[in-house]
Amino acid sequence: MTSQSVAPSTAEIPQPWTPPAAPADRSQLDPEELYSRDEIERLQFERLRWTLHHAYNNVPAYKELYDGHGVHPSDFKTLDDLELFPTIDKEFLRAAYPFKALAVPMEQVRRIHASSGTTGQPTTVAYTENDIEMWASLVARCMRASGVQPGYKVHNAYGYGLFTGGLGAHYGAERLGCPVIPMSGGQTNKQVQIITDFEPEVIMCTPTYLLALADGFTKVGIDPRETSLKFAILGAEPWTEGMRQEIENLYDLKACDIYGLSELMGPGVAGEAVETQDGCHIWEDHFRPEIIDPFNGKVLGDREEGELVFTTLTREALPIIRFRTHDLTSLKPGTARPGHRRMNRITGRSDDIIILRGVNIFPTQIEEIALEIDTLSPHFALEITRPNRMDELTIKIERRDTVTAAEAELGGKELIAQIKTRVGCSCKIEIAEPNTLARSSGKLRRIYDLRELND
Ligand code: DLL
Repeated sequence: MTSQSVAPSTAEIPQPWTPPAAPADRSQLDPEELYSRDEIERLQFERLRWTLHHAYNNVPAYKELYDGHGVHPSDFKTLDDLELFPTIDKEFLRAAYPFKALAVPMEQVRRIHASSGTTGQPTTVAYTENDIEMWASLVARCMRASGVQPGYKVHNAYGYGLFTGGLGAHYGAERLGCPVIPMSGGQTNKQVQIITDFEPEVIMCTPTYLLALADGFTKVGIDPRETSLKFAILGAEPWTEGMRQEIENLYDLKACDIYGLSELMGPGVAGEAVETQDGCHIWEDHFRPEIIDPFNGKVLGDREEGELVFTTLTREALPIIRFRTHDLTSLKPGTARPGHRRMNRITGRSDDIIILRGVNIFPTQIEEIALEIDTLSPHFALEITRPNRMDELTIKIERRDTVTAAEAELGGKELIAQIKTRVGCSCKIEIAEPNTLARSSGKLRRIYDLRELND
C-alpha cells in the first residue's frame, strides 16, 4: 500500500473551511445543517483529504505512524479509504504530551485545555482561533436545535477550567446571542439563589447535577416546576430516557442531550433536536464518525453496535484521525437534520472508565494511589450508587494482613484525601478484611455500577 506518488503539500490543498461570520439572525440554521447526505459526504471527502495531509506534513507522530503502516495521505481516494489508516487512542496523545501533536506553531494557538488521564497524566487539547470559532458555532448549533433562542438567559453549570464543558458551553451560548451566567459546578445553594433571582430560561449541566439541584430547590420550599427554566442541555455523562422523563416532569421543561469529548474539541460534537428528541445528530460537516468492532477493529455498518471512532475534518491545531473513543453505541440515519447521522445513547464503554458526576475516573488511578499507602492492599472494588440522585463512589479495599484494622482505617482516610486532590472526586471508604472481596478466577471485579442505567 506504499504510495510512490509525491505528496501534495498542505499548501496545495487549501483548508476547505473558513469560519462563517455569526449570522445577523442567529436563530437561522447553518447552511450545512440542511445539506443532503450526498453533499455532506462530498464535503467530508474534501475535508478529510486536507486533514490527512495536514496531519502527515505537520505532526511527526502521524507521519511515523502512517509510514510504519505503509500508508500515505495520497492513498485516500474515496471515503471508504479512511479504513486504510490505523486508529489512534489516548496513548497516542499521551505520548505526544504536552505539545508534540500540535500541527501549527504555538503563536497560532489561542487556548489549551486538558482531559483527565488514566495515570494522572492528562492529554492536551489545543485550539487556533478558527478552531474556537468552529467549536462555538457547533455548540450554538446544538443549543438552537435543542430549542434555545437568542436572548434566552443561559445558566451554565458545567465546570469552568481545563475541563471543556464550561468554556465550550459559554462560547456557544454567546455565539447564539444569549447572555450567559457563568456559574460553573458546585455550590448548590448559590445556584438555587441565582436561578431564582436571574430567571434563566436555559440550564446547561450534567443530568445528575440537574436532579441534585431539584433537591436544592425543594429544600428551600421552591417547586422546581415553578422556576423559569424551560430548556436543559445535558451531557458529559451517560443518561437514559427514564432520567429524561424524570427531569422533564420535575422541572416542567424540555431536556435534550449534548455529546462531545475533549480530544475532538469538547461539547458540541453532536446534539439533539427538541422536536424529535431521538438522539444526538453528529455534525458530520466537521466530524466523520465510524463504528468499529472493539475487538478486531473492523468497521461495522449503520445500526450495528460497536465502538465510536471519530476523525476531525476541520481542526487546525490538533487534527485527530480515527480516534477510538471507547464509547459504545450505533449510528442511525438523521431525522431533524437528514444529512447528519444520529448516534444512539452511549450504552457503555469498551474500557473500564467510570464517569462520576462528569469526572472521568479509571480504576488504575485508584490503584496507583492505593499502592502508595502501605497499610492498604491493592485488592479493591469500586461501587457506584446513586442515592439522593447524586452519584456516589465507595471504595471497598482490603487491609494488608500485617496491619491492624485501626491502622488500615488511617490509611483509608489518607486514600480519600489523595483521591480528592489527585483525581478530583469525593468518595467513601470501607476497609475489608484480607481475602474477603469476591474474586473470580483470581481476578477481582473492579467495578460494580449499581446506578441502574439500563432502563
Ligand atoms: O465530557 C465534553 C462534554 C462537556 C460533553 C459537556 C457534553 C457536555 P470529556 O471530559 O473528555 O469531555 O469526556 C468525554 O464523556 O467519551 C463519553 O464517554 C462521555 N460523554 C460526554 N457526553 C456524553 C453524553 C466531555 N451526552 C466522555 N452521553 C465521552 C453519554 C457522554 N456520555
